[in-house]
Amino acid sequence: QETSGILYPQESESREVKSLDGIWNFRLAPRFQPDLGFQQAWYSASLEKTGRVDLMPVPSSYNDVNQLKEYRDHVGWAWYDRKFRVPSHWQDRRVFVRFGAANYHSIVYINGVKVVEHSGGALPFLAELQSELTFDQENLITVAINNTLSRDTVPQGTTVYQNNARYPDGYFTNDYKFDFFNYAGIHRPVFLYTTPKTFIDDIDVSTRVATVTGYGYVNYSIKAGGSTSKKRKTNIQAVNVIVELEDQEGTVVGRAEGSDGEIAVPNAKLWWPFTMVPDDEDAGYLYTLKVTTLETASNEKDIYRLKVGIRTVTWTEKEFQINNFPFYFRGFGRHEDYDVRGKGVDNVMLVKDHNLIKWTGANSYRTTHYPYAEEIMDLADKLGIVIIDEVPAVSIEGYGSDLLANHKKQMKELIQRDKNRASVVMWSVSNEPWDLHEEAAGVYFKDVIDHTKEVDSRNKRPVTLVCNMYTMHNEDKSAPHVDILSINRYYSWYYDVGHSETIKDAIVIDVENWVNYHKKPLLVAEYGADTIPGLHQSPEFVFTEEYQTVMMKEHFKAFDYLRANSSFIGEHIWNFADFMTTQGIHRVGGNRKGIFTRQRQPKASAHLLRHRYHLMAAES
Ligand code: GCB
Repeated sequence: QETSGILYPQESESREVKSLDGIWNFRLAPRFQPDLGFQQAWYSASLEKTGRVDLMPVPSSYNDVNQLKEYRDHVGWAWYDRKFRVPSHWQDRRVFVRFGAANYHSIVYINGVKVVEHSGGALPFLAELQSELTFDQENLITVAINNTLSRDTVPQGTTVYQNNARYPDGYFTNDYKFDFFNYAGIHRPVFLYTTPKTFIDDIDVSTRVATVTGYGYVNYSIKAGGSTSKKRKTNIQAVNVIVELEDQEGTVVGRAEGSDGEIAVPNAKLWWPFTMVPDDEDAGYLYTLKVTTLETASNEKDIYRLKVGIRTVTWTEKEFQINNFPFYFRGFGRHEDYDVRGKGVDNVMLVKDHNLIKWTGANSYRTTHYPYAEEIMDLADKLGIVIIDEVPAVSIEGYGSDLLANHKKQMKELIQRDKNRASVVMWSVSNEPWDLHEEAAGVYFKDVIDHTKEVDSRNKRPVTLVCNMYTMHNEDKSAPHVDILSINRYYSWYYDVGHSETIKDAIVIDVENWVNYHKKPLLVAEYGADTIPGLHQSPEFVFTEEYQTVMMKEHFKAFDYLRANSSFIGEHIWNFADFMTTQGIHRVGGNRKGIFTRQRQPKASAHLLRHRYHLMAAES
């Protein structure tokens, strides 16, 4: 399905929203009869009629909520269903069902009829419901989700079959190289929502700032009418569009008419990262763009309110700038990863994490290694936290044409979703892809980056790609195509393990090689060391709290030198918190490079990082 608008469901004078979150029925397809659910048409009636069902919270990953190993390790189809009713007055409306994300491949049925199919585990999808929906009886929604990864999925995985007497018949595993657990299920909220027949399908916004006059400009484009369904193409009559910009007090500060235009705001309050303003109140200032469409023939109105931050993002050979001031990234790589819930959205964890981010004095993070929930992105917009927005192209290789098509599709869906967000200042098209010295990788990434720029042509955000140690600065075929360089470095961990004394020179030489060769600003997007909280040894030894802090202090020496002498624009430590990985002999209870534990308690490193970031805040 071609993405049309994917605006977040919202109540307004013309729209209603109903959550389908809660506890659903759940059943796994048997591992060696993967298609049983389709053969027996499990979608045609309640799953309860097909056999034993379990309770499954939505949103959540299904892997860790019960005591069965086969749930945690499942590969293949998993089935969900629940019932719901809709009010009869919805008959005169358009009704949509929308999933925030489900990993990886999903098929959705309403009353046994397939309404949408979607690939990609971290981006939203929707369907307009038509005659499948009933208004006088209960409705059944069924979702089949398959977490199998292949050479062509983003991210990639491989199914390995074992033809050996020591394995059961047909034994297989689905293996992957990326370093986080491939949690699966309905990870984000599910909504039903209504719109009028003629409706606001999409809103595009870009902003600019005139520093001398103090004016801010909100440029907009409204797509009305459009339909996500081929069955009911809207016959768009004349539609009038009115756009009003309200400040946080609700005062209208600008107004325009027509589907495309610009609103000029005198004395605009800019969107600032929270570390660039003295008072938290001034951070992340968001106006509300109230869009009203009126179909003249029917007199039918639709109203949608979009949060808009007025800010600019620019960069030079040496600097990254927000609102024309230099911006130095200090923050983290993160994960959506929580005890029991896996990757399920949970408001408690969302708020806790953002409180911790502010507590450390970090100003930014990268959505490693996939797009995060919209509920998380809303917090970043509101709190003034700067985001590098990444697609799930982590550790990819091979560079085939189907992979490319899926990669570009996810890039497009990500931009479609996040294009209007003030917090998003950069797109990351990949993390540590392999073989960047090969021509094929250069051709591949040029294509992905050109596509990214074309889709984001209104906002023109810079593009980065995060590379690993394996390709030298003068051999990397992707670097000529990016705007900002990002490198992950694990000196004294994966290289020269234990030798923290080598860090400073190694980082300085490495960064200077890259920036001098490519004449572009550079961010160290990862550095770190696994650390078991409570493990101590002096002098420091790998895995102890002492080792993590010494490793950090040596990096800080290099970073401070580079900040003063080079086009060095930031440091993101790996990782914000410990997180789950697949089982392996190098991971004890997952990846332990967090400065917080998985339960969000600080290690010694969190206090050290906080000290540094707060000193930086005091300097600026
Ligand atoms: C990396 C990856 C990240 C891993 C990390 C590690 O370079 O980008 O996903 O978790 O190293 O700890 O190995």
